Amino acid sequence: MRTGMIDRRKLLLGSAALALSGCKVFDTAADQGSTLHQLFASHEGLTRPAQRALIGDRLAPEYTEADIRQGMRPNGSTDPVSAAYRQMAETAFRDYRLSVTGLVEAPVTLSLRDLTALPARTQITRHDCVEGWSCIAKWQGVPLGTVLNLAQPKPAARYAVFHCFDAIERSLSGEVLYYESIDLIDAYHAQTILAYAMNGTALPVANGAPLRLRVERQLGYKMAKYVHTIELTDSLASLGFGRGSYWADRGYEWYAGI
Ligand SMILES: Nc1nc2c(c(=O)[nH]1)N[C@H]1C(S)=C(S)[C@@H](COP(=O)(O)O)O[C@H]1N2
Ligand SMILES: [Mo]
Repeated sequence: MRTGMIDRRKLLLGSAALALSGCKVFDTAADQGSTLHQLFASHEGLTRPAQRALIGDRLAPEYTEADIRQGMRPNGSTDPVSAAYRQMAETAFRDYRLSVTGLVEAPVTLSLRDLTALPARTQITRHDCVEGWSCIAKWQGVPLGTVLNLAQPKPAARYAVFHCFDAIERSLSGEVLYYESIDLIDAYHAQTILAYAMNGTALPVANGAPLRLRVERQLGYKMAKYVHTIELTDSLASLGFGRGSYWADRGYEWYAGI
């Protein structure tokens, strides 16, 4: 059972050891020298509005095919065990449906075919895990804003909550299914997509098939894999322990800006 992630800030020593060993398959936190990154790393107490003021509408850096130097290292859940999920996976996700619910005028249900028929966006970006490793990969999917617009968010909607198929913990009261959320500013950011393909092939199960979030200006744990429902809400109070995300409820930041 997985009980917690390692914080990358505590892992710098390990990263250095990895670099020394000559194993440079994955980038390490120590490679991440951008001024903004260092600024945020040194100002963990910065409030989200303050980070927003610094970031504005900034796009995360995008890379070229030549920068894809490794596969996308799977992390967290890599093989959901729920019977419903397994059955879908065995039939190439033909029966998969994404539901968009909550504070919307017109709840929608979309198959993979529906999703891939919508205008796609492709981006080559760097995934930074809080544990201290990074991967550059190519993601293809549909902008989240496009999908939300189909459901017509009500004016009161403030957050998009992602409900996932996988449980990475079993508690006394049962399984805890992975959940995440972002605000609608990030939801409508140009690089926020629901990805169904990675590095030119259908999204592998280990990386969140059939559909996972990419929210490129935040850390890896925000990028919910195995998403089945997106719920628009005006509050995060009734989700989990009220901090808006599986890992936020376990001590990490809800707004994990990088
Ligand atoms: N549903 C779900 N989403 C998840 C996780 C998970 O365990 N379950 N792990 C998160 C973490 S910590 C990271 S770093 C990335 C890993 O994505 P990858 O497996 O494609 O590398 O997924 C994030 N999204
Ligand atoms: Mo992560």
